[in-house]
Amino acid sequence: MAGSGSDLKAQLIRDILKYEAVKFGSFTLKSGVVSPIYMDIRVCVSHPKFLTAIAEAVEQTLKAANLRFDHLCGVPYTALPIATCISTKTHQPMLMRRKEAKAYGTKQIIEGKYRAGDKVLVIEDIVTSGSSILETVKVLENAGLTVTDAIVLIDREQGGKGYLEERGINLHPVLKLSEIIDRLEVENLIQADVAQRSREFIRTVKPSLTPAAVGVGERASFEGRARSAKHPVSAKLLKFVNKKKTNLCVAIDVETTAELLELTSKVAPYVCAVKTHVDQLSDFVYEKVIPELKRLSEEHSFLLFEDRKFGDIGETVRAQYGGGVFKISEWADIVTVHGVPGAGVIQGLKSAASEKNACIIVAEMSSAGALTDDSYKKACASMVESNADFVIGTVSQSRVVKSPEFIQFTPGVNFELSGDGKGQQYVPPEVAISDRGADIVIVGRGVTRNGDPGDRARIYSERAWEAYEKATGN
Ligand code: S5P
Repeated sequence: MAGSGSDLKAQLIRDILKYEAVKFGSFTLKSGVVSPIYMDIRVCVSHPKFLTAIAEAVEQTLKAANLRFDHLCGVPYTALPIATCISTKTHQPMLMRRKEAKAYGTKQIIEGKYRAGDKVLVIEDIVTSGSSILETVKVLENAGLTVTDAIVLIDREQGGKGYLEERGINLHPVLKLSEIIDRLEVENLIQADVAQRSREFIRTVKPSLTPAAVGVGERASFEGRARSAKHPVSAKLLKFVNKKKTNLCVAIDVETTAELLELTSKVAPYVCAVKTHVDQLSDFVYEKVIPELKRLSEEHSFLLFEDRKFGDIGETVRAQYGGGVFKISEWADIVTVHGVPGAGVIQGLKSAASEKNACIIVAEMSSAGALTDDSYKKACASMVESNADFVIGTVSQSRVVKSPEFIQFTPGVNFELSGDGKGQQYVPPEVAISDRGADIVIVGRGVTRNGDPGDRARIYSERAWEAYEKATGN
């Protein structure tokens, strides 16, 4: 397209006014709020030149952001023609989300060809709270697709960008509403007082997310996440989670092999993983512990999670992981590692691992006075993201890594106690899941030292499952 980026923007802003995609006055919105500004991009379908200009501006923003994706998807309905124009021009394939799949019975909720794990770039006309984008993201993620970026023609700057970012979606606006107002005022196309009232409105009115959009992105369904899982160990874990409808991992912290195996067989039907500290066993003999643990895990579909919390230089952890009496990499699907030593610890573990092994970074601890502050968590998050071929998530008390590709395990869960007198701090499973972003809750003594462990595991798994379902909006 001819003209510089800023000329193009200036012309687009004039067109927006000319075609009445923005109007100034006094408008009562659906919510009852009276707004000095009203926007409606749908008018573009009656003005092909205007639609073309919009599509070109969106395409330019897309190119400038250097985004990589497999499909474009316009949020229905206004962004559909915009996405279509870009798709036909750039030959990038499109997906279409239906809003009314149920009424059509057998029809797909997403039209178009795709594979689980494909990356989708969402296109939207206007963002206020970001709810419409999030509702579309939810449908896409439930189908196993991944969304990390969205392009919007106009960001109304009323909080949507922040809501989207909190949920792992980067928003790229072509225009900000304040830019439109400023430009129209400079060009004397609107009066100063109109501009001022509009600015004041944007600044003070911040709509919240719709109920359908709350929790989206933070919490895609386990089915969708299983379909898009990239690492074989997360795929296996999420398969078990869905099959058994449990997001409970029981920590069996005991000192004898007999207790470990007995408790494991009791909780087995209710867990997606059993977490061990095999170095606590006073009578550990590999042949007496590991084959039986493996047999139980295969029979009852759960992962073996050795909570070794490696924390040394790469070469040392390599030897600790693959060797010694425990030979952890031979049998543990998952191990924990501290981020303290830096990236080398991951490299060391990787060198003793196969594709059947994965690790989880302990990014934040449940214990009182833990030194895992924000900058530490951030550093751990980037270690997770840059080692996705081996690291499948975090042990943490908050959503340290936003992308639903990574799994958050949260210990310090107990619905009867608030602590153990030795620094451990507890919250009930509902709080771990809804407030702290847990995917899988880790419960130790709440299950193993309290009445019938099998029944306790059932109760914890039901409560954790229900809380997760609620968080996804199901
Ligand atoms: O921050 C943490 C990290 C872990 S892995 N806090 C924890 O408590 N854990 C582990 O979770 C801990 O090692 C123990 O095995 C389990 C919690 O056990 P509980 O009996 O306090 O529920």
